[in-house]
Amino acid sequence: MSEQDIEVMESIAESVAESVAASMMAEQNSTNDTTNTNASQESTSQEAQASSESVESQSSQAAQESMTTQSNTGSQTASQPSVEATTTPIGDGFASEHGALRVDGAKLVDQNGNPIQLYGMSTHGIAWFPQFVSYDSFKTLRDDWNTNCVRLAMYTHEYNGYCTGGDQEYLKSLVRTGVDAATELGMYVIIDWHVLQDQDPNVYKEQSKAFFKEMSETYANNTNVIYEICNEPNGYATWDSVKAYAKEIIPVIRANDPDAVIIVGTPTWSQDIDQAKANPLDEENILYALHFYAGTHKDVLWNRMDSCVQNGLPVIVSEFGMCDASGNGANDFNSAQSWMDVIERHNISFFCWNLANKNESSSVFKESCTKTSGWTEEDMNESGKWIREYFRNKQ
Ligand code: IDC
Repeated sequence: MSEQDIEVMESIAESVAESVAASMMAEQNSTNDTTNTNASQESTSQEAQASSESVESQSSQAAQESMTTQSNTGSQTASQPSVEATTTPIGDGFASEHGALRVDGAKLVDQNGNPIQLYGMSTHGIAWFPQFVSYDSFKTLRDDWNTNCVRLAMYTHEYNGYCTGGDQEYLKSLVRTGVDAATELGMYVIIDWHVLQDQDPNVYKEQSKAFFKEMSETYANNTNVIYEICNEPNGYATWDSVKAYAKEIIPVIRANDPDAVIIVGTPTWSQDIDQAKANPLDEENILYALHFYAGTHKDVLWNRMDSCVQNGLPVIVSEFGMCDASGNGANDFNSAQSWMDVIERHNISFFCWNLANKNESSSVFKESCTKTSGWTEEDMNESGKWIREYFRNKQ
């Protein structure tokens, strides 16, 4: 097939998606409710089913969102060739003021060498909740929630994951929509290769290489893009195997974007930063991920973070929740505050899971909330109210 044929097919696919989106707008509320009710049931097969239903119904919402983004901001369409995205200028704001970041000892610093702290929301899986990947959503996060960075979580395995039959072109277009929106808003943005059920990032190493090659080509000139190459190695994945994986992926990114900041996950769901401290990568501009869920993880883990950072390890909390590690259950805001005390003491960057309206306590919006921007307290779960207040009170 010639390139022209591919373009024609893409434009047909787009217009079909747009007309489906238009006809589905009226049904959006009820569809959303049904999807989330199904999805909140915990058995794997039910989740798989819910996820495929939701991807079908929500990809059309995403088409609609991306139309909104274009009309608001004049940004490129998601399916335009990646090379044009490199010309996206960074909008006025935090990311244009602070420019290219780098890692200096245990600190993340800006283009002038001043310490910088990034903070904001992580999306849920973008395949599952694509409606929150938009200019308007991120604008509310910037202006009303006082955040300066967004994390785009793309599952590799579950929920029509990128490596398990998910529509890769669609998922990449969502990533581009998210990066372009953040860029126009002058925000930093993390592209997260969300390893979870796949446990060891080496399982989909080749796909990861191809993905990060393309993303780093596309965003080589964007000083606001950060790459997170494996969310949470777990199970049998050892630090040695994660390190071996990182040694193959980092050069792929560096070939296009030599100074990019890269986040590397650590074993046991990104808790074993002490293993990284004992045997770090021989690379510049690396942040090691520590994740916590305040209902489950307490002093043992925050003391580990404290001591690793004091001893010079550059750490980022690229994901945390106030509830337990299942993403559900009661919030423990006292524990969350204790975590924040350590985070703030070391100026560590942090990202709250998750920007969605799933029926679970870590989702910041109520299941009944169908807004994708301009949220008020009535739209929020307890987690949403707490974290928005926390962000707002930051200087
Ligand atoms: C959870 C989601 C939940 C989903 C589940 C899939 O909140 O809706 O059913 O993933 O397994 C993590 C992961 C993150 C998890 C989260 C809560 O990075 O993907 O999200 N969590 O379990 N690590 C620790 C907790």
